[in-house]
Amino acid sequence: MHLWERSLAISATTLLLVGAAVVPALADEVEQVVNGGFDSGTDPFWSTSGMPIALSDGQACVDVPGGTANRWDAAIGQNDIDLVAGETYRFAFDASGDAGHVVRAVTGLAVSPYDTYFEQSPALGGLQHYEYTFTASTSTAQGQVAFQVGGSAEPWHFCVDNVSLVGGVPPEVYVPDTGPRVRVNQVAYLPAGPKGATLVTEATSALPWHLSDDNGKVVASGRSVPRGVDASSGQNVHSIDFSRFTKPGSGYTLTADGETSRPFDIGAAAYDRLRADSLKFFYTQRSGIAIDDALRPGYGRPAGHVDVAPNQGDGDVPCQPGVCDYRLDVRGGWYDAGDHGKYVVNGGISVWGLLSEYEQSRGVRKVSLNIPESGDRIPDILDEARWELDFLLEMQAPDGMVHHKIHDQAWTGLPLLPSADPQPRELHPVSTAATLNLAATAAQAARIYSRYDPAFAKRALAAATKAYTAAKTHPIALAPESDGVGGGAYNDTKVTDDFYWAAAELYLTTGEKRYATDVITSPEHTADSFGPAAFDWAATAAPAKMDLALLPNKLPGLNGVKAQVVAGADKYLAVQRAHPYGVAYAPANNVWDWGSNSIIANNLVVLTAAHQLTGRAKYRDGVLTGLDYLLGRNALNRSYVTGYGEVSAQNEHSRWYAAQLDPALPHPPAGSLAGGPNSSIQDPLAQEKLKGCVGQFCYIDDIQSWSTNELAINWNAALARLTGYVAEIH
Ligand code: 9MR
Repeated sequence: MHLWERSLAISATTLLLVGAAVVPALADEVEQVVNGGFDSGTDPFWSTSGMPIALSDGQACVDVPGGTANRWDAAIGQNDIDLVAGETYRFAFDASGDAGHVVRAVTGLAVSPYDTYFEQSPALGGLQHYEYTFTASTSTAQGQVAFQVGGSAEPWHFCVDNVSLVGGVPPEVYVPDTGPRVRVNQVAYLPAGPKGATLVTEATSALPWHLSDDNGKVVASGRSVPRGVDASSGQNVHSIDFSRFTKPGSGYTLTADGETSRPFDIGAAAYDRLRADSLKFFYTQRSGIAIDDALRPGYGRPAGHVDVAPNQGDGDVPCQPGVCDYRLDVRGGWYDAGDHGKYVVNGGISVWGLLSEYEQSRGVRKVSLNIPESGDRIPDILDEARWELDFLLEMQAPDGMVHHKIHDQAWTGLPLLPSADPQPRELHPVSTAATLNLAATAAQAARIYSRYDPAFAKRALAAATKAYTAAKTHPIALAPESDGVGGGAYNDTKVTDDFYWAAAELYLTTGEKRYATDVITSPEHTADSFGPAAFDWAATAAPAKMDLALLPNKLPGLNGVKAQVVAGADKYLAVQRAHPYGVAYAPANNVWDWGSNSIIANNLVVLTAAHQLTGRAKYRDGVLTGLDYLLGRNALNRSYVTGYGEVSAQNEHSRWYAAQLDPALPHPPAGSLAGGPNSSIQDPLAQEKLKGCVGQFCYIDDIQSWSTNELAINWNAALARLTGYVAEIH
């Protein structure tokens, strides 16, 4: 059975919009499961072949065979379940199983395409009662409840009883546990840096606060500043400034209004670790190579997509039908996110993040990333970026254009190791945006790698030049929004910014006048590139301007570009100062975008550029204040970086760091950035739990919430770029 997650998300969104106007009346509570107590035999339950249901002490038990690959390869279930869209159901059962085994309890569609409407995967032990509430997103008479127990190498024993699905129950209101009302950077404030906190309170006038050290001794005190109702959270808040306290230490807490914050450090060490961890993330995302457990204890896994069954492999990949008549070897690269897709535009902006960290934060050259190439004469950050660059180069078609992406023919379910993905892989059409991403990053690579690997640098520049020429010949090969089956669309219909970025990088590398002319005559050159979101995979003019402003070159009118970057930074500083949580992001109508954490990080990267350009401390302080939000000073009181802070994200959407679904798998590695609040809540779980959420609250740390809680290479590239800078300035 498959989880057609994205198509389901679309239908669920549509339903929600309708549901907002017509609230269905609560029906009487009605049991949908027949004979759930197994009091009259096993009918109408079914089980997969070779696994007959036996009644034992009134429970339904099975001997689960070992050696199956997927959860759904062995299952017990009941079909012909009626589900009504918008109605809330209580799904309950008693179950037991050999310790360490997991049951995937599902309510879904009994027929193809086997949509999953609700699922939970509890780890089993002695007989226990399990109970969940969910709201159906679809109406069907062909529903199913099922207990999937496959995927184990060893045989094991599973029993279930009192299976119940009751419709018409009241919806469960999800209330996040936000802990103490004093919100701080749970990781560390730099000793000489700004130290801001936010207090959530009903009070409208100033309140006393005090700072305590790890012995409970009060070391500083002051009064809060009332800030009124914060639009991004809907909370009444005060801000607290304890910047004047500078003594390094750990275990500090801040107390105000009878609440004590989570503990934090004053010190820089965490940022050295985070700089390395945010970059180490990329090795565990690698495709086409086994991840060595000795290098990443707990994260070792076989190579993915190297033409070993059940993978269909990336070694000889055809296009989608009718798209091209050749095949390409596109092994390698990084998996994009929690899926197994590889997308050139997102690879491009991620490579830029790493290469620009190399160019701007020189200390990173000495940072060991514990990767197979560590110890060679090339800085590890460049070895890691090279893994993706080689893949980007492979995606170039014979005519110089570049394929937008390569991924599975259909969406796969979770969990699924890269090496276990059985789907056919396909190249999608070439696009102008992907072609220009290669032109930009290969040009950037050419200047950077020339001192380490001149042959590669030469090859990269040739590919960049060829791509740039091809893009000029095909300027409107646009990636459509509709191409989102089996992988993300990464649709991009505006490519003037990509032309600008490619021309800028080619100019910075070659100094050739023709590229300078293209830069200067581009409509992007004078346009404001610093809107609510400075840059991301789709918007690449700001990276071009920052590189032009920061790297040595003789572009006529260069001071104007520098002034634009500084003016952009001033806008973000103004937004941040007005924001009681110190966030340099205020999207129109408070609609927070998918991956908002990376947008916030990227806006802060603009501040790093302004700091480098002007040397003015206000920009550095803005970067540090902005980072506080990502590390816990937020409405949810949670650090969005795994393993950093007392309470951090840990269940990001990923097919292989899927501990939430299978305790045998790891959580994401330390130092990965969760996507963050997304007002449009574009997955069924978020739609279920977060309906009506305000800005910062549109996030849930659940593996099923891909639209608020995925991890992704571009987001970690943003974190790496940012923490690389912080590690440099302390
Ligand atoms: O990061 C992407 C975000 O900006 C888009 O709004 C969203 C929907 O198109 O897609 C995001 O990217 C996802 C991609 O499509 C597939 N791999 C996972 C990416 C992160 O969620």
